[in-house]
Order: sequence, then C-alpha cells, then structure tokens
Amino acid sequence: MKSRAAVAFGPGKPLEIVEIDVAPPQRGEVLVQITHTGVCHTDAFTLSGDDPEGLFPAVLGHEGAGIVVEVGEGVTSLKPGDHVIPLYTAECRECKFCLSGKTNLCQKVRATQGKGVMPDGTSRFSYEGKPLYHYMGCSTFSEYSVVNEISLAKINPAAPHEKVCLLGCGVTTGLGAVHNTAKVKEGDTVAVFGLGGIGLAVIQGAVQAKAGRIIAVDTNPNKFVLASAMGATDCVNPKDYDKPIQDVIVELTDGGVDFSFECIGNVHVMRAALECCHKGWGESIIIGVAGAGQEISTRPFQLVTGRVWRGSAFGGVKGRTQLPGMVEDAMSGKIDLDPFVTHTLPLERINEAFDLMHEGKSIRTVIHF
Ligand code: NAD
Ligand code: AHE
Ligand code: ZN
Ligand code: ZN
Repeated sequence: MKSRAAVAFGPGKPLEIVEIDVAPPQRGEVLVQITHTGVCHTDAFTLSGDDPEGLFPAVLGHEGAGIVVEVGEGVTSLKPGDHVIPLYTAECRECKFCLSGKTNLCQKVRATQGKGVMPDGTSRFSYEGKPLYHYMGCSTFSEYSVVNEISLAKINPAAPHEKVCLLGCGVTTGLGAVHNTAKVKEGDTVAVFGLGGIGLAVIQGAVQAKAGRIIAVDTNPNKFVLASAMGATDCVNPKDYDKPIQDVIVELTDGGVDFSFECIGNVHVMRAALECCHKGWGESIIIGVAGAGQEISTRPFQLVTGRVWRGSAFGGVKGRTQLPGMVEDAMSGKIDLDPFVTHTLPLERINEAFDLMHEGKSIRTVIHF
C-alpha cells in the first residue's frame, strides 16, 4: 500500500515528505495506521549522524500511537481496530531477559531492530523500488508502519492519541527512571540535568514520589518556567557560576543529592551528575544518549566512596504489561501529559519540529497525519 512518510535520506539532511510503499505484515507482524507521533531528541540524534546504529535511508520516529489495520499470520494478541502504542523495547515474555525479572530489555528482536529490518532480515518499506530502513522497531514517521506483535502495547481505545503517544517514549522514560530505576522515596533530594521532555517527566515522577527537594538544571533559563510549574523547588543555570555545577549542588544540599538524572546525552554532564550525589549512597541515573565514540569518566574514588552509576532505558518499563496501565493513569489525571505538548504540527511540517527542539523552544511537538 501507499503511505505518506517523512524519510531521512541521509545524515544531517532535512526529512523529505514522500509517498512510500509499505508491504503487508508477515508472520508475527502488524500493520498499524499511525495517527500521531512525538519527536524525541533521539530522532534528532540519529538524524544528525551521531548514532552508531543510524542507517539511511530510513523512516525514523518511535513515540507514536495508532490503530491496527491488518495482522500477519500467527498474530493472536491484536486484531484490526485495536489501539496501540509501538514499543522500541519489545516484550516477548519468553526470552532470557523477559524471564529474568530483572530488566525490561527484551532481546527477541533487538538485533534485527538495530539493523533496521524486520526479524526475517528484510524491510517492509520501499521508495522508488529501493528498500528503506525501519527505525527502533517503530518507524512512526509514516502514516502506515509494520511493527512486530511483541512491540505493540494494546491501549484503551478511548485514549487521546495526541497525548498518549508521548508515553511511547519521553514521558514513560522519565517517570519510569524515577520509580523503577532509582526508586525515589518520600523526602529524597533529586537533581535533574536537562529540562526537555525527559527531564520534565523526571520532575513529574519525583513529585509523584514526594521527593523533598527537586533541583532542576539547564543552560537554557527559559526552561525554568515549566520546570517550576511542574514542581522543581530550585532552578540552577551552570552558566551563572564560575565553579563546577557539582560543587554548587553539593553546597546547596549539605553534601549532595540522593538521586540525580542526566537527561541530555552529554558525557561531561554525566560526570557532574554523578559527582553531585551524596557520599556513601547517592545514585546517578544516565538516561541521555551520547554520540558515537563518547565515553564517561570520573575518579574511581567517587564510586569507592559509595556513589552509584546506573542507566535506564524506556524507564525500565515492560511495555505490553505496564503501558496500558500508564495510559489509564493519563486518562484519570494521575499522569499529566498536557504540559509536554507545547506544539502540534501536520506531518508536512515535521522539520519545523526538529528546528523548535534545536532552538530550545519546544518540549514536545506532536505530529498528526
Ligand atoms: P531535549 O532536547 O528536549 O532536552 C534536552 C535539554 O538539555 C534541553 O532543555 C537543553 O537546554 C538541555 N541542555 C543541553 N545541554 C546542557 C548542558 N550542558 N547543561 C544543562 N542542560 C543542557 O531532549 P529530550 O527529548 O528530553 O531527550 C533528552 C536525552 O534523553 C537525549 O539524549 C535523548 O536521546 C535521551 N533519551 C533517552 C531515553 C532512554 O530510554 N534512555 C529515552 C528518551 C530520550
Ligand atoms: N543506538 C544508540 C543507542 C540508543 C539508545 O541508547 N537508545 C535508548 C532509547 S532512546 C529513546 O529515545 C535505549 O532504549 N537503549 C536500549 C536499546 O536496547 O537500544 C547506540 O549507541 O548505538
Ligand atoms: Zn525517545
Ligand atoms: Zn523477551
């Protein structure tokens, strides 16, 4: 079938809106009509050429919501008409990772997903007869996408897609990092580095957990208005100080924070986030994605003296099991998605969403088809 899509033809180039061909879903696959998609910094990261797994030409996008159109052979958990959120972290419920009870990082389709193809090694997308790569198992920048059954969370059909699409990545990642990875408790002191969609979701999670103090850090002071409105108790701009930001936060907090979250993808900030943690117990959670060749460093003494470095992918959330409940929480108001949707644009204007992000003007632009 034909589908309108925003295609990334090469690194650093704007997306091109073209009509692509989408092949029918094969065994275990599902054809989804994407109704809405957010634009996450990770899409921009891959488009920039910094992603070691980045492939071109590709259909990017991984923060969407849609409706099942057709199911392939052997698909039992979904039928046409079901409402879904595509998952870049699948949940097969049978691989070693799924059965471990220790991680959400299902590996059933991860290898082929990283190569931009479906599990049989081929693509369902083509343009002018040449294959296009899939992206993160989702490719939500196409009106029609083919997604593995195990990479789809079935959600309440009454859910507003123009908001709950953000549970496909950004908001779930931030909330989950607080509750599943860090396990923030009442009274804890938290520092959040980077106040985009992920950092603001960390703030919302920290408020839910009744954190005592939430220190929001960004080099763009315009981000402080929303961060404060969402519950940050302190806003700090590293540019306002002539000493390292970790020293500023350690002084502010009588020795450091209980938890810090890096929501930028900057390896120097990752170091600062670790080093602003309290001696003996402070934990720093890396959420940001750093470019090819980047490495983190600190003095081992930081770890010897009890600070802990962790990472979090998709907030540790098992998508098929937990996302439907998070959608219900968004519908009942326990999760507030409204502050994240700062802009709405049609697919044809998707490049403006990237511009708004790079200019620091948006939190999330939601694209409609
Ligand atoms: P964003 O661009 O909307 O926000 C980033 C924020 O960081 C901006 O407000 C920017 O002003 C701020 N910033 C940039 N440099 C800074 C610095 N040196 N010091 C302080 N603040 C600085 O991005 P986003 O969509 O919120 O994504 C944030 C990061 O999280 C990205 O790296 C993205 O790839 C990653 N991410 C990871 C996961 C995961 O599962 N681990 C999921 C989603 C996104
Ligand atoms: N492709 C990159 C890594 C990208 C990465 O870390 N992705 C995050 C999700 S970002 C969503 O906005 C993630 O979940 N990683 C776990 C995984 O299995 O990909 C690289 O460095 O190669
Ligand atoms: Zn994302
Ligand atoms: Zn699995």
